[in-house]
Amino acid sequence: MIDAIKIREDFPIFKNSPSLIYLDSAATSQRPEVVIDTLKEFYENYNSNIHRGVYSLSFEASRRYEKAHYKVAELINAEGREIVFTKNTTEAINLVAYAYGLYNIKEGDEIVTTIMEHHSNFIPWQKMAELRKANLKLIPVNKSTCELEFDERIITEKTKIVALSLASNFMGTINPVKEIIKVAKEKGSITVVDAAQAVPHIPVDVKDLGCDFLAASGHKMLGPTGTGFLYGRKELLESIEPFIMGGGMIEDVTVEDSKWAEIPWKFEAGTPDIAGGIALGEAAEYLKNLGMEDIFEHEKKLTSVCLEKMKEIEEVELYGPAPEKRVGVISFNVKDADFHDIAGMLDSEGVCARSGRHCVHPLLNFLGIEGSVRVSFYIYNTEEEIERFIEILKKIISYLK
Ligand code: C6P
Repeated sequence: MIDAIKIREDFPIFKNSPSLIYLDSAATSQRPEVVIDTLKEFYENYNSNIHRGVYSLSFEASRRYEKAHYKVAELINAEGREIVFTKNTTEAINLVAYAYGLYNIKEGDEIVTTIMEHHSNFIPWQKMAELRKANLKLIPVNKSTCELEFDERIITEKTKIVALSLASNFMGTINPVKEIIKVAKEKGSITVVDAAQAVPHIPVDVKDLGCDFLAASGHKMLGPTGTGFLYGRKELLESIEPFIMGGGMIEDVTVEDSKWAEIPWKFEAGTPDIAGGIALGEAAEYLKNLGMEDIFEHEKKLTSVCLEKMKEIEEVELYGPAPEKRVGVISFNVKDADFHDIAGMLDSEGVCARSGRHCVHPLLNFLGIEGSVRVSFYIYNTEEEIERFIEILKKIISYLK
């Protein structure tokens, strides 16, 4: 069981701002002390570049940076070598688009994605379809349940890529990714899972999912900003070309040719965010120790309490499926009110909520709405905070009247 009150003690921001109600973890999470300390410890005690020195300080930095890949791998049941550290989910998906898609998608091929994708898992595929003269096909969403309407006939022998999110950042919907991957595999397509809103919140097992690639952001899972990762099945990572080229990713270079380093280093060109990567490993370990099943249960509870209370407010318009079918994300609007105004008023009462278009323009166009206010929950949120949020929201609505 998650004890949010106890967990909050691990997060300096809540000690420094005890009245803060942070309901925007889907944008970026807060970080526990162990992650912040790890960054400080690196710079104070063994700051040096990795894989570039034969002195002990550099060995220590390299050892810890490599180990962090294994810690992230453990969280999602992968091998350490299958984890490529990136800046964020966006970079991880672009890596697949350019290192795999550009070489393997041909004219007339198909890329299948969904209309609920975050732009990070939409634009790279839209661009790749344009560059390679391929067809972009979209799995539709049911307007009332906000769930995917998957018909397996959308994936054909021409499909080269199936790219979809495990959880939506707008509605929280958890998609039937395993089922879709099974169909994609039967048709010989590669699968790319955007797990930015899943890895921090629900148990994710890449072997069980059967995906080829999976991307997530370190900064949404208690790690530092500027960190993220790509999981890639090792045979695939070994066989594809690198995305970014330069120092640190080669075995040998001659005037005529270059040979790539072994995975994952072949995909980590240039000096990476060493401190950030090591701290991301600590974040993954922290989550693993808490237990992803328990984290999911905690968020489901908060989401269902919050949704129930929001449903009772006549002026509130809600989007998304039932609480058991989503991660802790609730998008809503208040009738006849601007979403930024509502978020601004929430802020003046100490509640951090995101408002706007949430990088899902195709989905919003489909739903026929301009944007929303969004609240999202994590391990450190409590039921008391939800109650306080509801009270404040009601106060704002009565004031608007
Ligand atoms: N969503 C939000 O919803 P980056 O910015 O690269 O770390 O993550 C991109 C991304 C990709 N996929 C999904 C499902 C996401 O939710 C996000 C990031 C944030 O508030 C920022 S737009």
